[in-house]
Amino acid sequence: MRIKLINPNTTAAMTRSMEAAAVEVAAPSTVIEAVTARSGPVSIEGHYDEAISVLGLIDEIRADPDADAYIIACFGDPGLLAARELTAAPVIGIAEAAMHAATFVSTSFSIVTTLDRTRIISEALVRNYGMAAACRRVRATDLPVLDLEEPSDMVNQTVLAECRRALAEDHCDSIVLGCAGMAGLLDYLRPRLPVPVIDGVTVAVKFAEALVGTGLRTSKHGDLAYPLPKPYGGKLAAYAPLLYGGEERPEIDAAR
Ligand code: 5HY
Repeated sequence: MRIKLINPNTTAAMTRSMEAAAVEVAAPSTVIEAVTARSGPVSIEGHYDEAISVLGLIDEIRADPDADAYIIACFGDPGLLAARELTAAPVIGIAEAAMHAATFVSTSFSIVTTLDRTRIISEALVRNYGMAAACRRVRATDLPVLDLEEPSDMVNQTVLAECRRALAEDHCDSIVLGCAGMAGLLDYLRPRLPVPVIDGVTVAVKFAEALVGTGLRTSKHGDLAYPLPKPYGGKLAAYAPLLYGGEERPEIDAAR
């Protein structure tokens, strides 16, 4: 199977570290294609960044409509439902994947994320995904996302210290890493923490394999049906969903 891993920010170095972590856990028959959004913010650290990043994400799905599954490699899961409308292939958001994985291996978890202002976004996802009972707390390290671009002792030690504070203060039984850029910290953190440490990029790969492997695809019945064909105006006219051979396949038409 072919899994398209999409980094919705435009920082290629972060995509490479996610790709390395994803390839490490992928099954031998799985091909991981990691791409960096060609337009959008260098890092996603707020609502506005997220909103704009969704177009870059959609461009990547439209440019490659036939992948077996897609992974949105940003902890805000930006555009997750819009992406699921666009394709019948499974679309996995790393935040949703990480939270579910945490509840498979523990009854409570804390999330350790980047800037304090993105903590609000993660807290909303916790509620939206029905994880409020299991999530003890969302903690910010106040590390800008781009500090995760290159591995460093400062980053390792800052994230480790926050994970240890979570164990001491939140009484959680597992840790969820709240940024795709933290995928590369697993080898450093796991030997130093007495609880499961969950990274969304790697568990999303295994969930995608599980869904494709069991023949499950995104429902096209109800709110995740293909977008209704209609004209779009102005500079976004090219994003207009179109009818295709009796079946709405907007991502195919836009890519032509
Ligand atoms: C991420 N931002 O995973 C999120 C992390 C965050 O550019 N990649 C980003 O802070 O929300």
